[in-house]
Amino acid sequence: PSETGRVLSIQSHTVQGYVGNKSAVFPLQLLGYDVDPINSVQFSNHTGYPTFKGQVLNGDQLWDLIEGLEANSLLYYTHLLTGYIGSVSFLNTVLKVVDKLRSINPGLTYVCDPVLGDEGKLYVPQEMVSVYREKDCIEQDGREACNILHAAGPSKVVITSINIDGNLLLIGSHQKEKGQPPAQFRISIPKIPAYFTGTGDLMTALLLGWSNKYPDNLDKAAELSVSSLQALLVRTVNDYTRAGHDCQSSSLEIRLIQSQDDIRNPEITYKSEIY
Ligand code: PLP
Ligand code: PXL
Repeated sequence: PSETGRVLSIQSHTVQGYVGNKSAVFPLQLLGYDVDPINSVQFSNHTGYPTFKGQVLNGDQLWDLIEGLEANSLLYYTHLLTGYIGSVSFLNTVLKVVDKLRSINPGLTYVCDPVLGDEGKLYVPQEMVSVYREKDCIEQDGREACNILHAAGPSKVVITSINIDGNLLLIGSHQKEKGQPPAQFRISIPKIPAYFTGTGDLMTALLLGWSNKYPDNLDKAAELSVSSLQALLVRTVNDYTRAGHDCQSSSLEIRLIQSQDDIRNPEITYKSEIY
């Protein structure tokens, strides 16, 4: 495995529970990364609860923080990680941040999780979808979507949670050279009959962590990430069940801290199949 890095993570903060930065920062730190979080919102809890309170950072406030870092020559990052973004203006500022960080480190890796919604519902305004589309981060159908995304820019694409007959399908695609066909693989995972929040944010953080350690083995990085995530989900369901909770009645908070050994040293339980 190669060196780790320094990650700027622009995501949600919730006081209670694990979504956004709360589910991404700790695992990346466990994997040896320096992580600098910018909280795009600070909410009491995630928006799946009956109510929430809190504040939203706007694009100008984000840019302020970037200027503060730049004034002290603190803008060198190896990775930028973004997740759920709530407005078009914030997204446009994020794109400005990408350009700025690239001007300082042309080798910057941008890990973009275009969180658009869950269970068929959009979290974000419809117009966000087209901004992402223009800026080349979308989801569509399987391997064809990966090819479209490669043509648009990123060399590595992972699509998670494609729901097929009670299984979740992950498709990974690594285009090692521009214009060449990508190496593609799949991992099939049985769907756990429960509903979680923050798992996508965690998965993206794990993929960043492992794909940087194994830059030429996206399949291995995905196996490690899926294996950590599944161990954590099983622990979460077991803990809630032991406490007498019905896991299908409401969304579960992931047992992130309790799963730290599974994050540091995952045992590979899910293997990828090459197409
Ligand atoms: N990836 C895998 C392998 C999963 O099992 C899950 C959820 O259980 C996720 C990702 C999270 O998916 P999403 O990105 O839809 O939140
Ligand atoms: O996991 C995505 C996410 C991010 N940020 C906030 C959320 C959620 C999901 O519920 O509520 C604030």
